Amino acid sequence: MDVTTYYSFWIVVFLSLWESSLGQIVYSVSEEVNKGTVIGNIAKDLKISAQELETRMFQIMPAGSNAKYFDVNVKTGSLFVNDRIDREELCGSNQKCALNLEALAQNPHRLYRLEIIVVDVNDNAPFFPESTYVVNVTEIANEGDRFPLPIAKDSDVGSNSLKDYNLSSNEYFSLDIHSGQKSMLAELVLQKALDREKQAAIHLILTAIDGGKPPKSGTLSIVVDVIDVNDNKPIFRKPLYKVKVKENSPIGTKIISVSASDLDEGINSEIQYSFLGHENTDETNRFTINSKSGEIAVQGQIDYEEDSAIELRVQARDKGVPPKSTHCKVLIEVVDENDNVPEIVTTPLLESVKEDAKPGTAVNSVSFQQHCYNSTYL
Ligand SMILES: [Ca+2]
Ligand SMILES: [Ca+2]
Ligand SMILES: [Ca+2]
Ligand SMILES: [Ca+2]
Repeated sequence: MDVTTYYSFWIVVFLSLWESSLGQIVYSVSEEVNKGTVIGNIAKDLKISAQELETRMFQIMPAGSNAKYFDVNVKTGSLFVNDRIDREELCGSNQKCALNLEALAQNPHRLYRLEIIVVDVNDNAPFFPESTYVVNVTEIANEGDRFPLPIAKDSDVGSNSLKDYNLSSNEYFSLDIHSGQKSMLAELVLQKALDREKQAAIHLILTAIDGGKPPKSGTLSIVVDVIDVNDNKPIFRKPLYKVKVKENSPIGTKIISVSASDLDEGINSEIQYSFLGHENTDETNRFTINSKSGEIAVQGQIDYEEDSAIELRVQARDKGVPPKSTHCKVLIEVVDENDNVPEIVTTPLLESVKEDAKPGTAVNSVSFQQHCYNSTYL
């Protein structure tokens, strides 16, 4: 490159930059417009005739990465859209989306700079990272307790981005919204005491809404799983059980089953049965209870003559931490069996019996040590 060429080159560059700094033309176009949409008339804005555009082989510099989106009709001077323009793809979350172009005219050689502002359109709805979100809340959570929710996103910018959240109406939770610089956080706030035994799961819908006109929205299904606490004690089907058992029933004879239920779940509702308050007493030693089934069976001698009625107290206790328990009574009536040889006691009524005594004259009274009494008659 000789000195003249060198200086000529730099003069062109200087003039181009000077022209650019003074005369950069700014256009704006909405994203997603149809191909062929006219943005402006470049001949008019550059103050050259359309005919001159053609003769000077005016063109968008094809080397630029944004060149494919635009073209110029050199017969009319129209600058038009030549490809799909997606603001979200080109500029992401940047508030301003400007595409720079260079255009060249020959004879004389002139470089023009164009800036095209891509205007956001509300073509994206807010969305959540998942479609369903599970929140675990213990049933003894306090009113005012807070549970943060996933953050919604909206690929648009400015007023077309996320603007508000909305919670489906329900009696347990309200919504509290915190607005940050780049995102909005929503929290569930407990408004009313939970009770797993009444409602084990609460289904809510969180809606995220953008500020577009018209607005777009996205939803999140929220499942509040109410976690059990051992707040119920077992309850026996009956407070009092009555049963008859024959004395001398063999060991292992099943006499009755007691049963209790517990409204909680898991170990908080698993019940163990036991005799209450009289370990190693006569009652306990004569009976046994299955800790799982509540079945009571004979395990010792049942003797009517010793006890005609036996009272047992049975406890049902859950396995919660701490456990809860309750108790019931079992009244056992022992049924007499004829197991004693009668002891005969005779009492003479007459010292001697006359030979002419009439038939039917009582001579002796005989009593049995069992429950029967009798007399002997002639
Ligand atoms: Ca958009
Ligand atoms: Ca949007
Ligand atoms: Ca329980
Ligand atoms: Ca419970």
